[in-house]
Amino acid sequence: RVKQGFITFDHVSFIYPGTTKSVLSNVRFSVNPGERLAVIGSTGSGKTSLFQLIPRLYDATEGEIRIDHRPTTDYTLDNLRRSIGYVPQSPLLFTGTVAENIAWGKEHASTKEIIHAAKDAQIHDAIMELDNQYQTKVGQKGVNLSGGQKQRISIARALIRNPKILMLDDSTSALDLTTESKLLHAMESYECTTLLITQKISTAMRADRILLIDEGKVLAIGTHEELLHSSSLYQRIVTS
Ligand code: DGT
Ligand code: MG
Repeated sequence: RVKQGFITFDHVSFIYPGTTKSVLSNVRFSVNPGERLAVIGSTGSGKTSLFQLIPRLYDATEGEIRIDHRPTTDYTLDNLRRSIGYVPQSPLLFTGTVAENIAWGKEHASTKEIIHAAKDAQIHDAIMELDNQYQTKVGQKGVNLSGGQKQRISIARALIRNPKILMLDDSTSALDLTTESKLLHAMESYECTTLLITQKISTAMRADRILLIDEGKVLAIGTHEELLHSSSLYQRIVTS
């Protein structure tokens, strides 16, 4: 099977509809099938905005994004989003059971698949401690889960669909180092292209390459070693 999930940003610029501020300017880079790319940059630099363009939550103002050499605008929204597992920065759970929240977006998910995804997302143990385990009601009318627990349920929801492209927006920020490490390790068994926004250099260093964005522009892309040599901003981030 040919590996899929090749992503290209081709001179992409973006302004939120109804505003005038350029949030992304002339962004160009590619991610190889199966590659793991960390995206770093200061708050407000445009990381989440860049992510949102991939499943077309917004459309680029200029330029083109391609997945497997086809513009994202050529796919039906349904097909496009089916191939992407997107874990947003502040994930939402709906009113329903934990199991339903994990299975959301995948038809006929079996209990086995739900538990498998939850284990990989490092949330299975916490679920087993809830009063009704996988049948516990969550969301607005259910039990309160911590931000980190919601993030991991949302990760399980993305993993269960075995996506071609997995996107994590700061999804491991609430995890301790050991749990994060287990999660990143478990994710390696999924043959997907992975984009992960992170605040932590130690997490970014585990990726194949790092994309550094600043004020909506790509400052550098490369391995940790390459960026240490080529980018003074990266040097400053690493030593700060
Ligand atoms: P973070 O999450 O705090 O690390 O920041 P980023 O890097 O994810 O930044 P992002 O993409 O949320 O914001 C980039 C710029 O776009 C920033 O000036 C705020 C603005 N912006 C973000 N979301 C929206 C939105 O929904 N509407 C408008 N008009 N502007 C937005
Ligand atoms: Mg963000």
